[in-house]
Amino acid sequence: MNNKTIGIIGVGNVGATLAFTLATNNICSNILLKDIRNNISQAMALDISQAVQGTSSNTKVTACLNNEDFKECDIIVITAGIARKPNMSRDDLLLTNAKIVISVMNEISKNNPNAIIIIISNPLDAMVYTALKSSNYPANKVLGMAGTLDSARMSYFIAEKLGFPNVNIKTSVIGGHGDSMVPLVDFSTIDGKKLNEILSSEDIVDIIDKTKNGGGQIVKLLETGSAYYAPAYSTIGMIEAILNDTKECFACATLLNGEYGHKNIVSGVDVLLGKNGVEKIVELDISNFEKEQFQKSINNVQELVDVLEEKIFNKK
Ligand code: 2OP
Repeated sequence: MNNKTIGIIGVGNVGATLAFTLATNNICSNILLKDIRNNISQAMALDISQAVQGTSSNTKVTACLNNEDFKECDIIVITAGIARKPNMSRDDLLLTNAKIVISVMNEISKNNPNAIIIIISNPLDAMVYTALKSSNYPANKVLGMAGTLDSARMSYFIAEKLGFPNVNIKTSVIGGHGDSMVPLVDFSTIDGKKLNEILSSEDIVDIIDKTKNGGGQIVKLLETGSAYYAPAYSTIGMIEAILNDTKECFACATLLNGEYGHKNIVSGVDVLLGKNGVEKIVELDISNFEKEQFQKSINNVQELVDVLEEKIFNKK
């Protein structure tokens, strides 16, 4: 057992699924659950603990009803905030969720000074920016889960297009977690072959479109919320890389420091994850077309950040 503690703020579908998967797979020693609804965090702690009882896991799951008990976390996953409903974009959640993220960062900072923060709340890139701007955590310790989810969706739609054969699909999606995300066709492969060696350009365009709309498709079907199994599971790989200091490469939202020509803006890029969080940003040699797409994605996030600066951080 690694004697690590993972805190989860927001124990809705994503938070509870994440806690359940971490706990029943013995990925950490302790899980602290905190939600604005104390009854939910208590119920989920009990329910998941009773599931753990049936496994060989020793993970302890505790509901924290105050800020003092939510302490000494090695990793904190923030899912707090409202989820979008049909016909809403992730951007529509901006001001409401920014205020929630700021409040959460203020609550956790004092008792979790060494934590690595993984943001899931939307609009993702702007929420990572908000968490950074409203706390003293270093940029390498505040990251967002999105690219791993979007890459998983791209992989699914490639497999669907091929009829779900037994092949090894690798995908990469950079840029913001929204309609302007940039699925990297040239950095995606099927059994080591480039997509365009196996799929027609029409199929590739269709896969890109489905990837961009993957979240919205589930929101439309659910009507009352957004996806949670794939977001939760996409976070697990990031957590394991950090806990085990593997330096594995994941597409995550992080503050850029000159990569692709951009600074002081959050976007999804390939990063190596380890015990320090973002150990290194991996800048890919993307095509001019992909650079243009990435720029559009950066512009979209910048527009949201400008609204945050004006309406929340009052910097104008
Ligand atoms: C998604 O894409 C919730 O943003 C998340 O499903």
